[in-house]
Amino acid sequence: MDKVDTKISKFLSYVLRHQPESIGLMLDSEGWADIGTLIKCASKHGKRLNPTLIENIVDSNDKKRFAISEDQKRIRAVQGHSTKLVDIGYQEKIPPVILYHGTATRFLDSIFKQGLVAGTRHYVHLSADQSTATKVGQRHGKVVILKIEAQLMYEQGFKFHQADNGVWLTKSVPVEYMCII
Ligand code: HQG
Repeated sequence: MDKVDTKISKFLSYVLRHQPESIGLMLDSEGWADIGTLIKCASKHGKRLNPTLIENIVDSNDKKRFAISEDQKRIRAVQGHSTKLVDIGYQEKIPPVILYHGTATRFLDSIFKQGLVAGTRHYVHLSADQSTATKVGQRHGKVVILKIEAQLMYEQGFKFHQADNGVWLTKSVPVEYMCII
């Protein structure tokens, strides 16, 4: 993605995951926004979008953050939401034996007291591989990778989901299921 696309991708993440009301946009409970309405709302707030530009961003997005509906009329973020308007009905899925969570060393004291919590987002985000977890953690500072006993959690009743872009989601991870790599 070039710089302009990254800027638009960040704008779309913001309105489709966190603050649709900031541009007067409505999302349904599955997170979908009408693309025509999104373009109108964005333009009132100084952002020029058009259907082709949006399609290109969705296709070229490095993390496949967005999806367009089959009828091509709607767009949504596939994960990462904090807005209370949205409650995506993710299917349950059996996780791999181990998942990873990349975070920053400064959060460790709190994480080992409380476990991993979703915070403002709807879910704790977990990665299938260490290199993805490293990238996620680096966003926050000096990275540290936690190994999560996902299968054990699943066997003990925790629910897991996988977003369309491969990110694993669960509501929380208690301390006993994690260790530092
Ligand atoms: C930490 C990006 C203190 C947690 C990524 C993380 C991901 C705690 C931070 C997606 C804690 C939350 C999500 C506790 C968790 N005490 N800190 N008890 N429990 N934390 O950004 O997982 O580029 O909300 O470790 O690729 O970093 O936006 O979550 O460091 O998929 O598409 O609190 O966002 O995707 O930070 O990232 P975030 P995340 P996008």
